[in-house]
Amino acid sequence: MPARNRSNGKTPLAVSGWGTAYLLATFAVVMLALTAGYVVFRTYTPPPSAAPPITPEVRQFTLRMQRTEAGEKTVHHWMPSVLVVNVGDSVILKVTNGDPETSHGFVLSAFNISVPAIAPGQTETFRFRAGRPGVYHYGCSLTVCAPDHADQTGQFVVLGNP
Ligand SMILES: [Cu+2]
Repeated sequence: MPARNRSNGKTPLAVSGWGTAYLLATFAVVMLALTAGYVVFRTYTPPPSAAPPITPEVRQFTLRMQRTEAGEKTVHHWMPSVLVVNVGDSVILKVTNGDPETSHGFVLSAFNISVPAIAPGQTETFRFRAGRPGVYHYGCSLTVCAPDHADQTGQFVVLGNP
């Protein structure tokens, strides 16, 4: 019992002195931790995104209605069946009807694009800006073109954050 060995009666003061020292030490540690946290917070920069920022471009596509004989059946489809752009891109779409016998139309309603009929071998050109990200559908707008009219569809994909 060290407190009992001290005879000068200063034990309570000494204890209180140690208490103050502990208090100061604790305070110093807390302040150090806060300061370190603040410095880390101030100097922290989030890692750059893996994807580079999107710069709008002009993109031109050739879209062709293809007619294919499949045994007894004749099938029609768009080539390519998927187009991908970045949001903000200016799109030039050259739509050709490659079906030598039948007219087909073209519709991409999300961008107000619609033409009732493109004669065999003819090309229509559309220009628009891909302003909204999303997955949109294009298709043939001439409902009487062929029995597989409903299958004449494709996807127009606009990448980006809304
Ligand atoms: Cu068609």
